[in-house]
Amino acid sequence: MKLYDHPVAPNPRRVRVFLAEKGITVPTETIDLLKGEHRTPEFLALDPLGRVPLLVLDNGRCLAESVSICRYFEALHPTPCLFGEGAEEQAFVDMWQRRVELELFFPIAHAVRHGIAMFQALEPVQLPQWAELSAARANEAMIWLDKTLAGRPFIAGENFSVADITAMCAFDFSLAVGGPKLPENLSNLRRWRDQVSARPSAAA
Ligand SMILES: N[C@@H](CCC(=O)N[C@@H](CS)C(=O)NCC(=O)O)C(=O)O
Repeated sequence: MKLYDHPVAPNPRRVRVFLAEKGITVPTETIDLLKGEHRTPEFLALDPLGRVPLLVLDNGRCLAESVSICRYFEALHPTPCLFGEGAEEQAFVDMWQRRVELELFFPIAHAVRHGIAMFQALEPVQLPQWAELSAARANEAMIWLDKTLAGRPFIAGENFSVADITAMCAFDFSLAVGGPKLPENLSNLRRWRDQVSARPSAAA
């Protein structure tokens, strides 16, 4: 098994944090995105979309999509449970994971890819107006999440889940590369972020 990875990109980190929570170690190989290593014929033969993370299984099958990779490891190593226990919790974790991804993670990714010169390597036609709109949308999502976190410790409820991993990776990436910032006044979101960042898995 091998995980194609990148040290700064947020999607591969989602998988690394997930693995760290589970205490699983997988051999990794770094793909340099800014140098275009994900667009070489060798890498495109593994994943024609050319994205990381990518997990190559021992039988040679290539599994892409951060959440699909996480689900695979959840099925192999159910404890600690990060996708919710039982029908109701699983459905709510799924809902929050999707909402965080659609409303926060993607807008941050678009704001960064279209607004920061370095990312032209990945986004050859950068649209500054799209960057601005995406940053505003990310900001709205932060306000919404702050309200959500007023009444509970974690995004999906009482337990840490994959939804928290998705959100933490979005915020940390944004901060690392100069994207949208977490406003000072969103105290619930800040409390949550301090809490998830203090988990040993956050070092992944
Ligand atoms: N939906 C995919 C997205 C994967 C993705 O876009 N990964 C980025 C790095 S965070 C990438 O490989 N980008 C290369 C590119 O855009 O050319 C997932 O959840 O894993």
